[in-house]
Formats: sequence, structure tokens, C-alpha cells
Amino acid sequence: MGYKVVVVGATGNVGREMLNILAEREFPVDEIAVLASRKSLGTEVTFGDKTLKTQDLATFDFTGWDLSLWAVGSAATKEHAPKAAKAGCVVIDNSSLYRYDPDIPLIVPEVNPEAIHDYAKKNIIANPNCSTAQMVVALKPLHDRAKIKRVVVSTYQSVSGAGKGGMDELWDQTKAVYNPTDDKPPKQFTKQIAFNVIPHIDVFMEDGSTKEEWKMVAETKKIVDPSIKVTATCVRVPVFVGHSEAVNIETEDFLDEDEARDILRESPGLMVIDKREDGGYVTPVECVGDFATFISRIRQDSTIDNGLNFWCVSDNLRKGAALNAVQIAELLGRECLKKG
Ligand code: 11C
Repeated sequence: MGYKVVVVGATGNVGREMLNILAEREFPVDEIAVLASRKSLGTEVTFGDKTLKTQDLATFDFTGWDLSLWAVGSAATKEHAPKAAKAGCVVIDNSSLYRYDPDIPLIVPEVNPEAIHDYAKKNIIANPNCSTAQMVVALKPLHDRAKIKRVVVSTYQSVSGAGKGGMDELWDQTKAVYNPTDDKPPKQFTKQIAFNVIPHIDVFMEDGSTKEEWKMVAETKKIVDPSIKVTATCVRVPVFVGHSEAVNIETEDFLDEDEARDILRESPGLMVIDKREDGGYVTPVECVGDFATFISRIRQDSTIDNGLNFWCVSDNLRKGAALNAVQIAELLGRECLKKG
């Protein structure tokens, strides 16, 4: 016996990946419904070898459905997700709306699976921001061994993090660079993204950081350990899919680079590719469509007593969003619902 599953926002980048991953991982689905906002109604999406027609999120009755994976913005989630939760359909939400609510677990299954049992407080589980998800999978085993005190991270985030509009803008501007009569001014981004990098993701906060940077701080504390200090600089780069991060950690206990490499190699969700030679590391185009978070360039930071540097790359639409949501559904099924 399997589950009755709803995918909300099924026509977007992340919603489509949720359907692909549910099928790829053979999640036990008895029945599936795909929902969209009115403007995308009737659009067809694929689930395995089936073609499904989207239904209207505004009028859908969640009664009798076991769980729902949400990939719509915070505003639509705020309006509709409480109806699903109240009807007994567990909400696994990819927006930032519920992440910082102390009564709602924020879960990366490789890191804090024990938090799943808190789902019952509100029938809602939050999925972290993509840049946080991939980083905490790598931080957790190092923290368990040597206690991380401080993280300094710089991100190189692909345009798919800004949705299909961001991908279209990179494509159109790239073509326009070769055709000066075809002007494509920035719309999704604040400056030209083609052949450029932009040190700004999400809105500015009062202290000069951006909301994306703030999310990395707040979410790492909630998922891994509130004592870890994080400082982040988040940058948009002209890459279609795959976020990269240069991570520096300072630990309480000394951790040798070879031991760190062995620990990361043995840890769930990670793939270490770290040869000190030309091409002996992973770049974002190589991780597209993969489940793993890739770690390269592991090396001691000799400017402090207990410091390490590494490079971390992952498919932001998968581990950063759809895959993590499906892993949460698997964990929920295994530990709490026990139907599949
Ligand atoms: C980006 N990380 O790359 C963002 C997208 O809070 O879920 C995801 C935003 C979020 O633009």
C-alpha cells in the first residue's frame, strides 16, 4: 500500500523535478494529483510514463490525501497550505514561509532526521534554501568529529535558483551580446547576468547583508547547531543549473585534511572527487541531474590553528529543493506514516 500524494506548483522547475524524483526513486505512490495556479491550469506534466493534467490549487480538496510537496512562492503557500495541513495532508514546503517557525521542523534528512517527529505539531515540514541544504550535508560530519565554531562561505549560484525567468534571461542576454541590436535589459536580475557575476541574491537586510545570506546563517543554526557562527556572501553567476560554494571552517579540535577527506567520503549524500591535478575537482555542469553533493579541493587553512577549506557543488533543483523534499517524504513515510 502506498500514499496519495499531491505536488503543488507542478509546472515550475522544482515541481517538475519533484515528479521526476518521485518516479526515479520509486516512491510508493497509489494516487497522484498535480496542482497549479489558475494561469497554468490544464498544462500537462509527466510522472514516469504517465501524462497528468494540472488541477486548480485554489479549489482542490486535500481531504483524504496523505502528503503534499509544495513548490510555489511564500504568498500562495500562505494562502493554501494551511487548508491542506488542516485536512490531514502533511505539507512539505519548499518556500521560506515556515522555515524559521520553532514549531515547524526544517529538515535535511542526512543531517537532522530526528526532527521529523515534530511534523505533527502543525502537519507542516519545511525544506531549506538550496544554498544551505548542500552546505549542511558537508558540515554535519565534520561538526560531529571536530565541532565547527565558524563558517565563512562564498556562493556561486546558478540562475535556475531564480526560476525559469532567470534561465530565460541568461539565455536571451547571452545571444544578445552577439547581436548588439537585440538589447535585453535586466528584468529578473538587477544587472546583466550574461558574462557577468552579481553579488546580490534576494532583498537587502538592514545590516547590509542580503536575505539569501541571512538564510544561510539562520538555517544552518536551526538544522545543525545554533552555536555555529556563519558569515556568507552570496553571488549569482552565469550558470544554468548547479550551485557552487567555497567553504572555510574553523573547528574547536584539530582536523587533518586527510581525515576530513575520509570522513566526507564515508558520509551520506556526499561524493568526494578531490585529486590535486588538472580537472581533479567537480564543476556545476557535471553535477546536473545527480543526487549527490560533490566535495573537492579539501585542504588545510594554515592561517589559523584549526581551519579547513573545501569546494562544494550540487544540483540546486535537486538536493537544494526537489530531492530534499522527496527525501523528507521518504523519511516521513518510514518513521511516522508507515504506510508504504
Ligand atoms: C536562489 N537560493 O538561488 C535561491 C532560490 O528561499 O527557497 C531559493 C530561495 C528559497 O535564488
